[in-house]
Amino acid sequence: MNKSTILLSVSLLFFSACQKQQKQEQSQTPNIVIVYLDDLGYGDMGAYGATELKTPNFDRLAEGGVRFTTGYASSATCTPSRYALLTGEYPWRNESAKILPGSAPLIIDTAKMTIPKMLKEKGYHTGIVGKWHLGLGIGDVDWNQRVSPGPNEVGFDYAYIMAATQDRTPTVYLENGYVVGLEKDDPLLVSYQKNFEGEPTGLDNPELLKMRWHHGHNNSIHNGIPRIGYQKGGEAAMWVDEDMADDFLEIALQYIREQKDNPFFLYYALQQPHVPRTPHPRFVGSSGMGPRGDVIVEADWCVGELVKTLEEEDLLENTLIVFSSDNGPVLNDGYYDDAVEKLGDHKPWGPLRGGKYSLFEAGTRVPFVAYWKGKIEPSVSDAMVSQLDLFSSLAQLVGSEKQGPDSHELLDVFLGKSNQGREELILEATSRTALRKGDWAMIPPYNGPAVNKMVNIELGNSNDFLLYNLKNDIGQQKNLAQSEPEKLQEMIETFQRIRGKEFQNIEQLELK
Ligand code: NG6
Ligand code: CA
Repeated sequence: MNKSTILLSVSLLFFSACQKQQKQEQSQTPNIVIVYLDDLGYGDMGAYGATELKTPNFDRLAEGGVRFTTGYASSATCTPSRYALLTGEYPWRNESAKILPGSAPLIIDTAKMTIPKMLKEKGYHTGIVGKWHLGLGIGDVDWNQRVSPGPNEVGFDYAYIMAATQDRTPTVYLENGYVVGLEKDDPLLVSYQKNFEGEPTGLDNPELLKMRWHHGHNNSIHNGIPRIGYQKGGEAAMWVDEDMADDFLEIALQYIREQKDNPFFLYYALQQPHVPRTPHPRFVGSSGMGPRGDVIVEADWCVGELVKTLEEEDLLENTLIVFSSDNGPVLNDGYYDDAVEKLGDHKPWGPLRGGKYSLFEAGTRVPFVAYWKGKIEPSVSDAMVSQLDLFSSLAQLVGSEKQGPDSHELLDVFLGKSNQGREELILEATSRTALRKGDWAMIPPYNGPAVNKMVNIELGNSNDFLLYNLKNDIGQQKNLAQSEPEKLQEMIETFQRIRGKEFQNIEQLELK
C-alpha cells in the first residue's frame, strides 16, 4: 500500500463514520409531520373499513405504519381537540377551549409549553399550514394590522392559516399574522355581534346563495356561501373555497422544500371534510356521495401529494408522519349539501355510536396512524392512545425533558414497539366529560336532549349512568350500569379522581 492509498482509505473510513454519525443524529430529530383532518370519522377511510369510499393515500399510511384501532381525539369538537394536541393538556382544564368564533382571542397562554416550542428548543423549524381555530389576538382584533398573538407566538416559526373554520368569518388566510392579499384601501372588518350596514346576509338574501343553509350559517355571504359571523371589505383577500385544498397543499409542499435541509415540524391541518364542503371542480362527482365524499377524495389526494413530495425530496425515511382527525363525523352540519341523501351504504362512524359533538365513541375515536418508512413496521395496535400523548411522546423522540400536563410518554407505542397504551382517558364533548378505562366506557348523567335533531347525532345525554364494555360491545348498545355496579363504582371513582372536586356529587345520582 502506498501513502496515497492509505490516505484514501483513512479518509473513506472517516467519511463513512461521519455519515453514520450524521444518520444517528438524524434519527433523533426526524422531520415530524402531523396530518390533521377536520371531522373525518372512524369509518371514513378504507383502512378503517370503508368500502364505498376510496382513500388509497390515507390507507397507504395506515397500512404501512401503526394503525391504531383505539386512538382518540381529546374532544368531539375542534377547538378543544386542537388545544389538547398542541399543549398536551386536557381541554376541560381551560374553560376557553370551546368552539370559537372567528373573532375570539388566542386561548393558548403564550407562556405555555407547546409541541412546536418544545421542538424549536431541539433545533426544529416549525410550521403550521391550514386550520387554526385557537383564537387570535387579545380581543377586538384589527385585521388590517399584524394580528397577534397567534401561532407565531406559541411556537410556530411559520404560519399560513385560516383563523377559525371554513364556515366562519373572516374568509381570508393569514400568513405570519398578516391577512394575505389585503389591499390598504379596502379594510377588512369582522363582527360576531351585528351586520355591517348594507351588507347582504344568508338570512335576507337567499337569491345570492349557491349553497343553502340548513341551520345557523345565515350571516355574511362570501362566494355564494353564507357563513357564521359578519364581515365587510377585504375583497381582494377573500379565499376561493374551491381552491382552499390546493392553496394549503401548495404552501405545505413549499414549506417542506424550503426546510428540507434541517429538521422540521409541519402541522398540516386540512379543512376537509368540515362544512362548507367545496371540492375543486376536478373532484366533483369523484366519490358518488356528493360533496362530503368528494372532499374526502380531495383530501386523500392532497395527502398523496404530500407523501410524494417527501419521497421526491428523499425525506420519507427521515420523517415521522402522524395522521388523525380532530373529532368524529357529521353529515348535515348546517348546509344542504346532500351528505345525508347521497351517503348510500357508507358509514362515516364505522361500527361506533354517535358522531361529532357526542360522548359516545364516534365523537372522539378517530383514525390515528403513525407512519415512518423503514422505522415503523406495519402493524395494527389496539393500545389506547390519545392525541394528548403526542406532546410527551415526541419529546421522548427528540430527547426533550418537556412533558405535557396530561400527556403520557408512549413513544414505543407510537413506534409500534409496545402495546402498552394508556389505561384511562377522559373524553370531552361540548363541555361534558366521560371516562374510558380499560375496555370500559362510562358516561355520567347529563341533562339535555338525547339527540341533537339538527345534526341527527346521539349526544350521550341520559338521566342514568351509561356503562359499556367495548370489548364485546363496541357499538355501545348494552348499558351495564345496573348489572355491573362494582365496575360502575370503580369508573365513577376514577372519573372523580381525574376530574376533581366539582364532580364529587355525581355519586349521589341514582346508583339504583
Ligand atoms: C357549530 C356549527 C358547525 C361547525 C361547528 C364547529 C352551527 C349551527 N353549527 O357551531 O357548523 O362549524 O360549530 O365545528 O353554527 S368544529 O369542527 O370546528 O368544531
Ligand atoms: Ca372538527
